[in-house]
Amino acid sequence: MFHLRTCASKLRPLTASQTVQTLSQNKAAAVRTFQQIRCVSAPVAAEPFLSGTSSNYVEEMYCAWLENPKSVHKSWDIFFRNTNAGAPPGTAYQSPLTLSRGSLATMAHAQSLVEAQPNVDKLVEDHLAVQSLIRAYQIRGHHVAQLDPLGILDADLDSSVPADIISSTDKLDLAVFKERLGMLTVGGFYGLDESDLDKVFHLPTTTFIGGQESALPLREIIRRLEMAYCQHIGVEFMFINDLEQCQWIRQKFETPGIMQFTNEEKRTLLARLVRSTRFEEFLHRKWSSEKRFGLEGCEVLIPALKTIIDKSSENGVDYVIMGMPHRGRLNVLANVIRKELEQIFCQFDSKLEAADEGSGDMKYHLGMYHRRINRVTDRNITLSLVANPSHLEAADPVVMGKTKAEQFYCGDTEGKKVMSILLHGDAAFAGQGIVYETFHLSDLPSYTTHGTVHVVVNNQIGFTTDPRMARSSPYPTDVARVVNAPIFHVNSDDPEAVMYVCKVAAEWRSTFHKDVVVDLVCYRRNGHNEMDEPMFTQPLMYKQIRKQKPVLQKYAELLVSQGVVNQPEYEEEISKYDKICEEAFARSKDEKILHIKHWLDSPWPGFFTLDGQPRSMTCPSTGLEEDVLAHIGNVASSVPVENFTIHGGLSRILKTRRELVTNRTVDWALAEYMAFGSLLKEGIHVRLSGQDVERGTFSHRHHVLHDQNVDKRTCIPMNHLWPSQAPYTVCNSSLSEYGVLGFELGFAMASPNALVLWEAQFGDFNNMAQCIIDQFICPGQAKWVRQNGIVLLLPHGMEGMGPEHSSARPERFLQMCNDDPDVLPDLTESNFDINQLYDCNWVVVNCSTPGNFFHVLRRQILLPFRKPLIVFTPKSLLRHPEARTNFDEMLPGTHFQRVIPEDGPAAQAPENVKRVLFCTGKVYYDLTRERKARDMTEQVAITRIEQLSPFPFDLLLKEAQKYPNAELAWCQEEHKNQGYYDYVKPRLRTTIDRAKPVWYAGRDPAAAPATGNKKTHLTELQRFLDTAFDLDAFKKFS
Ligand SMILES: Cc1ncc(C[n+]2csc(CCOP(=O)(O)OP(=O)(O)O)c2C)c(N)n1
Repeated sequence: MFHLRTCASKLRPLTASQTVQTLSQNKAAAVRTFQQIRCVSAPVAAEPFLSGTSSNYVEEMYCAWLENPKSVHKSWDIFFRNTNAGAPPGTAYQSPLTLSRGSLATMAHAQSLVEAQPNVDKLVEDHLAVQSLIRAYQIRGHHVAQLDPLGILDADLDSSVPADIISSTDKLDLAVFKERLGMLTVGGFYGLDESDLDKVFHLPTTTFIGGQESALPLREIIRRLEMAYCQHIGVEFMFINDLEQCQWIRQKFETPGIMQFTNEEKRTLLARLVRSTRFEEFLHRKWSSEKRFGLEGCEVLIPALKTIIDKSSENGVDYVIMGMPHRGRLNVLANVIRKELEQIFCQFDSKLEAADEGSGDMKYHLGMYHRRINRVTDRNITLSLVANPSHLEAADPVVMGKTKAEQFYCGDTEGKKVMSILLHGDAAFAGQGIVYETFHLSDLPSYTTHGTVHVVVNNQIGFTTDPRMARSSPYPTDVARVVNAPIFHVNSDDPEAVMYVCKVAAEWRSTFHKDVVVDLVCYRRNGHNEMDEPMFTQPLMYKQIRKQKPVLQKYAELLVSQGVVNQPEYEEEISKYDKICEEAFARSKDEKILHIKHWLDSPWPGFFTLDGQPRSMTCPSTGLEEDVLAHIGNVASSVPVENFTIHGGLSRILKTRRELVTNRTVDWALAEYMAFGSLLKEGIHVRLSGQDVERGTFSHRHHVLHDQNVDKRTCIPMNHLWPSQAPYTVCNSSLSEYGVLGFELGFAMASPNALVLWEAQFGDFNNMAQCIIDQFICPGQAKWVRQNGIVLLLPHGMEGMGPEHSSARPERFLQMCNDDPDVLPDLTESNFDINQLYDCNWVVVNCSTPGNFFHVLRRQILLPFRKPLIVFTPKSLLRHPEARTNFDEMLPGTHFQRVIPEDGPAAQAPENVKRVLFCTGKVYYDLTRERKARDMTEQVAITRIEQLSPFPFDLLLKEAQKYPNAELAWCQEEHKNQGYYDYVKPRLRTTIDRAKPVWYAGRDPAAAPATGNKKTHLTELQRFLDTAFDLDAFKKFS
């Protein structure tokens, strides 16, 4: 658009005596005078055919002619000369010269044709037709590209040829051309016909097919378009709404002869194909009946990835983080990341014992981290493959988050040093919603990794399912269009075409820092795994596959025929690699023990001792000096920048905060502030992410202040605490739980010295991210020996808000805790509490006081190891006048309280207590209110379990023993089949050696988490409070 406007602005009135020479010298004046002259006085503008699109086109032509008369077709040259020489409108045109096939030289004869003819409409129409044709190839050429190596399928699931592309794959076959012309009934093919094939047309600026030529005969234009868009590469990019990016891609694919490789490059490509192919063959020979999800049919993946890495390394990247599914994973580990082959081979030995804690994982799920020299660029490169579960695409956001964190910690604000590559299967890429959710993070300021290169192993089948049954979009990659990522489809049996698109993809990323997709259209030589029979379901496809020559063989034959290598050299390359495999195999027999730790994707150097143990098994006090508390409190209740107007309501909130600080107390929001701020002071990066977290769903947090007078001017007081503090990141996320939680989990993987928190809008939305919770957070350390300190803040509580927005589903988190309900641990062990934390898979807490919330957040970092922390956070308690903590409970020497025992009258005379109510979280306040109302403070003790898991057996035993004459009951506001009861009851019974029953006071079992009826809600509440304080309630059962 800009270009056209500039060109048009150069149109200016010419006098009959002016020469073309002087015209082009007067450009500056033209720019100034364009507004008046454009359609009024330029001689060209008087032509009768000028209207709408044609005038734009002629302007462009005219402009090009002004710059260089030779750059336009001769007939235009004559036309413009004639109009400027004063030819009356309609008489300046002379018909274009018809050229014999390919003979541009004869254009010179056009000079001799000076006779004016009135057929200018046809000239314009023909040129516009050619422009449209070029555009049609750019938009739809990929639909006729030959992408399927098997030659039997259509990568876009459509065998038809777009109606506005002239030739089919038969290229310029006259019969085909005629047939296609015939298909277009309205006005022929944009008005072009067979007789136009040898006419010469000026090329628009939106194409590079001309190379050095600015005009070409139609026949040649079509041939070049076919070469650029309809061979083994299908380029999908015209949906991108950025002219510069589109031009960049056109230049990369249209420029004649641009896809050139040196012999050296071809030999490297062959050698990489040898490794990829022979690796799978080796595994097949040694372990023919083992599942390995081999790469056969897409062996080109290995050179493809290496090309992306080489090119990125050349452009300055020194850390590549990768995520990938099962297919070809062992090959990638061996030949891209370069894991020692013997380490891979010994994974096949079923007799090896595991050396590490945890349950381990299948070999094709494990991760890897390796730093080495890139031989092509001679630069250091670190490669990491993130461990992943079977759940396809689930690792995508995790990889993104880890990449973002690595960029953040090395100050790589533009993604020039650290990048990610994500691999996908075609069925999974199209089918899994997380792909879309992850794409939507790709350009958000706090989540962008400045471009990911996506590589799809598109073997045109998903397990046994045909793509026609697996997706509704033409390509499996269409999801990438939402973020304007260019998509390069390529026939995987053409290794050079693959290398070329991979180079372009890497260049795209380093130029524009945006996502890009390489779609490797290939096939799967075997079944879904090596044991599967594909002929059951895809008989014809597999008949063809059986006949298909392996790509290595095809490419080797090509290079031998070209004289790039000879047969003995090729064979030598094969035997060299086979020998490497055999030697590694022999060495693998010496491995006695399986070390999962060797497969760690994110080592934390310096955090553990050399043998991977925590540096101590203690945790210091999580309290803070009074002046630190006061300072954070003061900043939290102020606006630390000048001339910044905040909302009046917020001023009141800050004033209340200030009063709290003056009174040496904190509410929930201040407690969180104190925890975050103090960690920042200690150099710990804090990152809080989730929907609307900046303000807080319940409007209690306000970590980002907004100037009421200046648009988008914000202030984050947390970043104004101390001059040399660590940075604080607080970011409202996209509306995705799966994607964002996965991202934050990945972020937390990168460093142990960061507090990374994800907050659900309401706790129940965590189930949208169930896969991240079930597959990564809960079992991550057991499967992959990888610790992670992510914190989940899950607002929870029965407050009459209906079935949704009430329960964060504590029962699910508790059900997945790995502590044994039936075995009392050794309570005499020193540092029992820390050991228990070390052994658990995650920590689950429900704090009843802001102070305890403060302590548990700080403990998360002060512990000598990392565990995921699940916090059920309050809603109404955020503003509850009793939910306050005095500074005294946050000073040095204070700790997180796993259990908060009764400390009222009941605790003074415990032998008189008739009932101990154990509870957790907000219900405590309902219970104390009710107890007070019933005047039962001496008869009923209320003990809060703040850390539900690992279960505080030691403290609860003391608590139970303290009240020898009391009944024990568990009280919760959740329904009986939900909440904590099923988790707590057997553990409490184990604690007291089953000496007494543990009674239940709470809501009845129910299908929904909460009622939608306010009255029912209150009735239920009163009913269970009645039970809790009716000292005869359980008599009938005992
Ligand atoms: C979320 C999820 N659903 C189902 C499966 C079971 N599964 C494993 S592989 C596979 C087919 C995947 O096809 P594709 O993505 O094309 O990869 P390919 O195996 O062909 O390389 C399926 C359905 C899974 N692993 N993950």
